[in-house]
Amino acid sequence: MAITAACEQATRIKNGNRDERMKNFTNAIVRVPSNSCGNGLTTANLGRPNAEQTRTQFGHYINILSDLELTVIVLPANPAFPDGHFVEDTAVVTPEFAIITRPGATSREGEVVTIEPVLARYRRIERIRQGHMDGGDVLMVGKRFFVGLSNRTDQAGIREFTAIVEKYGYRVDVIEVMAGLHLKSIVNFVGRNTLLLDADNAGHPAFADFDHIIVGQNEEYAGNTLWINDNLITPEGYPETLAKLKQLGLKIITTPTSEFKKMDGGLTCLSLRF
Ligand code: CIR
Repeated sequence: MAITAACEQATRIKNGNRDERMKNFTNAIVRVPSNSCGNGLTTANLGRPNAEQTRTQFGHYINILSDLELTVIVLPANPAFPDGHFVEDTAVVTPEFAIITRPGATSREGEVVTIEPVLARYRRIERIRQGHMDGGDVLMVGKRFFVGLSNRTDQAGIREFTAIVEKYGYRVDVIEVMAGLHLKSIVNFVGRNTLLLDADNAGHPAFADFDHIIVGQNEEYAGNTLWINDNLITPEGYPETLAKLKQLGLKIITTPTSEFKKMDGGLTCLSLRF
């Protein structure tokens, strides 16, 4: 799908070819990258992203989500928030409720304002009010949450989060993020009771109930692979990780991510899935 001016209005894309296969998600919220996207936060040292190319890669991404039978809700670009297309950090969405986060970077705090009314159409809303939390630090697997204690997500945010989700019968394990921006920068669920993660995290007792696929040191960015309706979306250009993922027997889609990587972003960051 071309990213045109039409995307400056909230747009829904419906895939007409639905079937009855297992689905963990039916919807995704995304936001069109703004021309200001190069002014966002980054530690990557890979140069400034090109806004047009960022939108081209974003276009591939939403086409993939649509092909995977998600209804994609496309929010308009907002130049006031250069990181605003990394919508994952603004909320945590479960089958029963959505938690509006309080992002740990000051420049991103206001991003939640326009996300909440969209999610409120689908889920009961809860909020992080005191501490800080980025959705990129929250990995949900069934009724379990793994939450990264990171530069963006603090103890106070995790305490509030835990109090909310325990009401709904969820369990929380806290994982200290030693490298990278967020927990999901390097630890992700990829179906078949399997986590894709780096060797350091693989030894964490909280992950002992899962099989592991280890991401090699030179391919850590590929740890940010997205599991949707029993398909995997993984960044192109990481052949070792791709070969390991193939052993799961799932359909795998690769897609270019160079412009997102320049801003410490990846595939999970670009959507809220529910
Ligand atoms: C930031 O530093 O906040 C953005 N440039 C990147 C956010 C990536 N989000 C994510 O991994 N969930």
